[in-house]
Amino acid sequence: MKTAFITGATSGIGKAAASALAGAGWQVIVTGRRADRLAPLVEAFGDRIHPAVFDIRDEAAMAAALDNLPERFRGIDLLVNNAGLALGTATAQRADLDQWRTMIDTNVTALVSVTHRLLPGLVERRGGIINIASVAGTYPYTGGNVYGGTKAFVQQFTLGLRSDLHGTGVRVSAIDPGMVETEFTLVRTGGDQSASDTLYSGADPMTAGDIAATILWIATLSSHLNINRLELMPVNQSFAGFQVARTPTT
Ligand code: NDP
Ligand code: 8X3
Repeated sequence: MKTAFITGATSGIGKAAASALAGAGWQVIVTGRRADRLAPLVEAFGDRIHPAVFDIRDEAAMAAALDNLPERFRGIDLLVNNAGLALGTATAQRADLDQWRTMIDTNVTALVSVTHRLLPGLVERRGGIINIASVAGTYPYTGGNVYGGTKAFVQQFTLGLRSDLHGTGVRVSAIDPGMVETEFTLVRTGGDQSASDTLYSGADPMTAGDIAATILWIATLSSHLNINRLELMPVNQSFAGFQVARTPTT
């Protein structure tokens, strides 16, 4: 039985990915800060799920969780680096520096730490890594500043890992989703449910299940095939143009 380690499985994409993988017969280590949110996965899939509750920015807590894995969960075949967040939509000149730091600590520093820690085992087992980046790492938008920067890091780190892992058999992929209806916007807006509802209303956004199905598909492709990077959007989302600020002529 294959084992996956999914960061940020208390909601959204990570939770759906845990269900998809466990439903396909995988054992899954599910992580996040909210223990109560991991319990339904244990109820649904029993001993195929191992919950590990920690703040991914706390390196000691992350290391302890890994050191204390039950024996049968120790051989990890797939790392899904999913935990992440955007905070705020303010322009850079108005943004909150603490929010910037939290995004960098979570989306970049913690992702790198988990990956570094699991890499030796993944190489030993010829496993795989799926990094959840974002279209925000490719296409800039106003207020996306540091969030977009963290996701550009994830995209490029993925490609760098591909190079470094050349010849090891380890597969590494980045998924770049556009708009997915999860708790993402609720978190970004500091809990503004109506802002979140308004954003998704009528847009027919992607679902966490759409991305989970993509994760499962990538994870179960023939072992000679690597998806380097995959960008997905809802049909109703596309690109906006450049903006031009004009100097008054009078
Ligand atoms: P959710 O807010 O629904 O889920 C985010 C997950 O990340 C939660 O399980 C949360 O767990 C976890 N997480 C956040 N901070 C920490 C932390 N410090 N320690 C541990 N876990 C943490 O959002 P999504 O499912 O949408 O987001 C998942 C990933 O997808 C993110 O990386 C996001 O950037 C990316 N993404 C999302 C898109 C979208 O439109 N929704 C589009 C493109 C990419 P908990 O709070 O319990 O700790
Ligand atoms: C989330 C997608 O477009 O809201 O990564 O930044 S977007």
